[in-house]
Amino acid sequence: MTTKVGVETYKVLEEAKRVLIKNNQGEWTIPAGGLYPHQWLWDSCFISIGLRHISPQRAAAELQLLLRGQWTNGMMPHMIFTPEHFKLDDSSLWSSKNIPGSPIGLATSGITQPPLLAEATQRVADLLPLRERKAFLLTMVPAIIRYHEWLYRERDPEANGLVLLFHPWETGLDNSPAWIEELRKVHTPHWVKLMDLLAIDRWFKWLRRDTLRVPADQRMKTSDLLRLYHAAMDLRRRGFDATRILRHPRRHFIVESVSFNSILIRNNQILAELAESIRLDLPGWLIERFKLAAKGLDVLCDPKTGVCYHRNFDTKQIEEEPTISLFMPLYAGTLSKKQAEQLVRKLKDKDSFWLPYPVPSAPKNSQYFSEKRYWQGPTWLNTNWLIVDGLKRYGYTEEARYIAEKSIELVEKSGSYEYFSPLDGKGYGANDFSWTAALAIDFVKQLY
Ligand code: 9WN
Repeated sequence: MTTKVGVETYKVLEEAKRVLIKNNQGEWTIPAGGLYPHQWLWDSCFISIGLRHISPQRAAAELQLLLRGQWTNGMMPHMIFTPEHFKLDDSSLWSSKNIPGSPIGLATSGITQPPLLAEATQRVADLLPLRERKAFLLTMVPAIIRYHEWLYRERDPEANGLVLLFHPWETGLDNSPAWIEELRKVHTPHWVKLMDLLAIDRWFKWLRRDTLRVPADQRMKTSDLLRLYHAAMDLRRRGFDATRILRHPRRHFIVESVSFNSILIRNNQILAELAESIRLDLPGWLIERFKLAAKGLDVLCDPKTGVCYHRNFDTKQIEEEPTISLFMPLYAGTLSKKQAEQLVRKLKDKDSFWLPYPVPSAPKNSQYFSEKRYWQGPTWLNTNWLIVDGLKRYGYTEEARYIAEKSIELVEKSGSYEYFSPLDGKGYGANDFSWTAALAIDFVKQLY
């Protein structure tokens, strides 16, 4: 079968299955061999969304295994470490075993990632036979409720429905231009300043294991990576405890992110549906917070254009740095029809986002734009998936179909890379990347 853009979809399905089999660890999947040998939270959610078309049972296991990492306070960590792959930068950075409430006998990170568990759970449950579905939901839903409770209890200190993030890794969009700016403001210790001043960034290449596998121009600068470690160490020193971190907001990266909150809002809605389907009551205060969340997001948006930017928690300053996050409110479903229309117009602007292989993680006319550098320009299949889902729900079927077809074309043309040039579709980052493969399968299934 071929798509409108001429892609032979059966070849893509075969390629995607090969990648998922290669990265399979029994009941869960690594994002990619070598570079990413652990289990990541939102990766496993995206992976299960594609994997359910091959085996709904295996997709269910992928999500259930994430729950082994949940902390007693409800936090879902962004990484669960595989013991045999412990590296200096992984295990000692978090030292989770020293933090009360972390899971016993398992090392995890101390921060979270975009909350897509409800979405993934619903999609997988829909394909399970009735009896298995019920058992699956009975294990997943109470845990997801505890997770959303943690998000609103610990990360919404002003009780306005907007949750805070403490680290760029929590956004999933690590070096997105918006986060790099924020990070540089608060996490530039003297030694990093000196490194930048003397431009000796590349002398410290030995500190990195990513650039052993992927060329340096496809990853972030060493000084920015050191800032990420610096931020993580600061959080660890405060036991990842929100109360202690919020005591000195000026000293930390603390942002109200449009993309994370948009994902949370949509997942709140799905969680409420899931809970109802198994006759589980959500706590009243949580339902109230869900209602506030949509309004909370409005605070970050221009009511006329529907354009939303993140806010710095300390200064309360909205930072107008355009990135892929601009389109996440489409996924949240909080925009009016008029606002959505304006945003779709922005999406289709040929000088910024509507490039030959949309949608780039940063617009072409941004000073940060680089077609190869991680979240500063390349097109990623996971953000495309979220945008396609939002566009469909707003009735933009043609645009949604176009982005889905171009995403499938990327995999046919270049393979299952982590990210792709939005200009010529060349693949960059890790090869044989699991969520790219999984979401290519889901896009094919959505279209044919
Ligand atoms: C840090 C695993 C993860 C993704 C993130 C992506 C990248 C990690 C890294 O890889 O982040 O969490 O080592 O750079 O930015 O979205 O979940 O694929």
